[in-house]
Amino acid sequence: PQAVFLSDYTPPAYLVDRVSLVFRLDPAATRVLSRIEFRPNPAAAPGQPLRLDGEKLRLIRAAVAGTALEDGVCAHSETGLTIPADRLPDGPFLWEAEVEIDPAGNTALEGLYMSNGMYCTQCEAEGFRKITYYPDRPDVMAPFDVRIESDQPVLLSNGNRGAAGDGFAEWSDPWPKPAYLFALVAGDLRAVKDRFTTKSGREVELGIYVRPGDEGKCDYALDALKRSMKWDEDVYGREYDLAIFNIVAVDDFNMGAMENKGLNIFNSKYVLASPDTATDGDYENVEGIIAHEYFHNWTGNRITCRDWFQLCLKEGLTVFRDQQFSSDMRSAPVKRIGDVLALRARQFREDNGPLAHPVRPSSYIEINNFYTATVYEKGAEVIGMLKRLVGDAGYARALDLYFRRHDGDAATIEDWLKVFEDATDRDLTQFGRWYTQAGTPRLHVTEDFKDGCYTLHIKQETPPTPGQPAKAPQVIPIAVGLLNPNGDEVVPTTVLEMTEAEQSFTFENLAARPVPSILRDFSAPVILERTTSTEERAFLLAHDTDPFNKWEAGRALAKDVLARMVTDNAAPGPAYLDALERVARDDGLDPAFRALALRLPSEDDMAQTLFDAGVTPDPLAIHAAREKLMLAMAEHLSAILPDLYEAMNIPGPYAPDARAAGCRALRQTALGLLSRLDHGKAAAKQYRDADNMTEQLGALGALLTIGAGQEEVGRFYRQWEHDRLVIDKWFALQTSHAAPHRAAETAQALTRHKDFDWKNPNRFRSVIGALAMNAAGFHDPSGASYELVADWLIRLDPVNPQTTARMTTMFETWRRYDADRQDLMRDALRRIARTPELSRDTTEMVGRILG
Ligand code: BAL
Ligand code: ZN
Repeated sequence: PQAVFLSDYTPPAYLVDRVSLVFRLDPAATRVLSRIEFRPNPAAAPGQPLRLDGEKLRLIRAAVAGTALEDGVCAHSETGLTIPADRLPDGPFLWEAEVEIDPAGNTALEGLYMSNGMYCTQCEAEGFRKITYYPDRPDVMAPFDVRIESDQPVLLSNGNRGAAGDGFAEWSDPWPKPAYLFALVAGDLRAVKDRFTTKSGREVELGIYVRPGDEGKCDYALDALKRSMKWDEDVYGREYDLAIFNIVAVDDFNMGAMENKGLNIFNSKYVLASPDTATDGDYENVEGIIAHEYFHNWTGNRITCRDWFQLCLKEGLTVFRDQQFSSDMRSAPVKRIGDVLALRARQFREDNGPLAHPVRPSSYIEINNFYTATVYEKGAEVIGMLKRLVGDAGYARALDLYFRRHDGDAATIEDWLKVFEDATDRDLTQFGRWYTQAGTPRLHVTEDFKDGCYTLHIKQETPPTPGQPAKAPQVIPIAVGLLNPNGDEVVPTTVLEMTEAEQSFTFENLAARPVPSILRDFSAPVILERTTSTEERAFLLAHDTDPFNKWEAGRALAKDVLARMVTDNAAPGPAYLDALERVARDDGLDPAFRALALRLPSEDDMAQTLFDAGVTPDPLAIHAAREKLMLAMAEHLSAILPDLYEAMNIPGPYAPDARAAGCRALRQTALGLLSRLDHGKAAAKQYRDADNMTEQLGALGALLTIGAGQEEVGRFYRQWEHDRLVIDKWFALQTSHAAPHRAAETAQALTRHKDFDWKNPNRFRSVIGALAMNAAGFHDPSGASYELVADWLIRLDPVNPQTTARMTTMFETWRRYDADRQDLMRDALRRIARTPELSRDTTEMVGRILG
């Protein structure tokens, strides 16, 4: 397959003034009639042919300026057609075409496809070309008129409603948009409606469309939508711009959700929520993703990307905005810790391995492979650093200028940085390296103290990544505070701006050698390397005023303890257990924070930590050490666990707010530990009494962890057999909680279950993907899990290349492990690579992972 390069960008030869589409829907033979008004692009070289993307289309007829194109005029290929310049008028012209497509046969879930008898679309990044011939690139923007002809009861598209009648509906979207934001939905759906009045007094009709029976699970999503609309007005001054905003829940969906203009389409797991079927985590995801897709209306839709290399322009910014929103709706420190945990688990892992790439990549083979943690989450961190460097007021000025200057544009990262330069008078040339250099910078910190002066010596180093052997220094904002030995803060948070490879920063007039709290609030996506004693970590856990670093100190202690348990078979010492007890007993701390502080690092996190320290990680040894430490924690805290468990039981009906969810999280932590002492008695009781999914699933997880719960597994299935999202949890829990030596066998047995509908991405991930959550099981020395995953990826690839390619990342850390495991993983990857007619998506990913 051919790579596409950022450096090859050229402007489109033709622009589009208007698009009219007619859809005559039929499961296997949908007709799409298009009328597209083209005009030559004054910014492009004149006299060029017209290049139209198109894949898997049956062309019925086409005409230019009213003249039919007879066979042989266009150059056809599998990816589109080209109309020679001599067949095009000099000025504007009309393109007309009729094509036939097969939504029912479209299992890749890209373009127009069917899910449970309903028609729906997914066009980002390059799905529109599977609907009709079009210049399918984000820098071609146009208003769309759409007519849908079908006997389905609900017919939806982007924009505002037009005429509608028996068997048809028309929609018109006045805002010029790229084709990737096109959407169409048709089906037997039920709507839950509401209204929102914008700050300038315009009325917006809100609708969430779901399958019959799901109407009762939309309240939270609707509420989150209204809060998002208000928040974007209050915080960014952004108002909604159409008379309607619709959301549709779809069961078969590759991504989480999609921000199509005025018609967001969601994976149903991120819309539907009720106390008995959704966990606190689900509620939080619904809130965050509803906000994310809504915020795209300005950051992505009104201002879009010039080309797909600029994906982080809309995704990094929109993730940053949804993180801000969730911080405002919930607890900011808890949100920050959660975001950093996710960043380290996904993005640091990516940045450390063969798939490392810059936030703005410079080439790709399949763009779908670049919807990554680096583009999204590191992209958001880069914006967070920019905000920290220019300050809140500078950030607000820059964003106002961005919206003013680029509304209606397809913009670039250069445009984005320029508004910050213009609004804040800063030179951001060096800062721009965050977009072009891959890899996680490491900060080596040493210090000295003399005559009241405390100096931090910091060296930055970014390891080589594929295609980038050497790195230049980056601008790193390092938030630092200093504490007195008695625990008082003597220097409040100060942002050090590091620009050199090595730099020193001095604090003067200190009475005693301070204890530093470095990288507060995780002010940059870097790895901090500094030799720190157990006492100092315990001190920061007790006294740091920065909640992130307070948590980080406990985290570092846990990692030290676990690492010594793995490498030296050491017993967990009292320093860590006593520090944990103080946190567990501290009623002044937010329960959600306490739950996070009592949570041990994941097995995958420990594997990377050991690898970084020069130790080849043994997943089974890590698992065993983690289990042993949990037991030691349970025994150490045994006197307080029953009370803590009871104290966190909030009376009254379930409410999904952050405070209540935090109490449940701490209660769950206590239950997990208690179960190791009472053989699951409390968990079995909680399972019986639970009136919400958080507690029911939590109890089942606690039972499975200690090797019990088989009866509950059966009961759970019988209770929830009818609910596909809950049954996804049932599949995932069994795979992720299986004993390591039984993980592959458990997953394999589940793939034979009558409800294992492997063509549904959620269900596939709930069994095959969940093996990744069971690190010791995935890396069982027999290689059985590697084999199973490879078998299933080979089977899924011809059906759904996008989901297959995404899931190859389960193997991205293969070089961390011992020679035997490396051989087994390499064999599995090579077997996938050798599969005849492997998709371009999976070919690219496996090739990069093998290196
Ligand atoms: N644009 C793809 C889905 C999302 O990031 O919102
Ligand atoms: Zn997004």
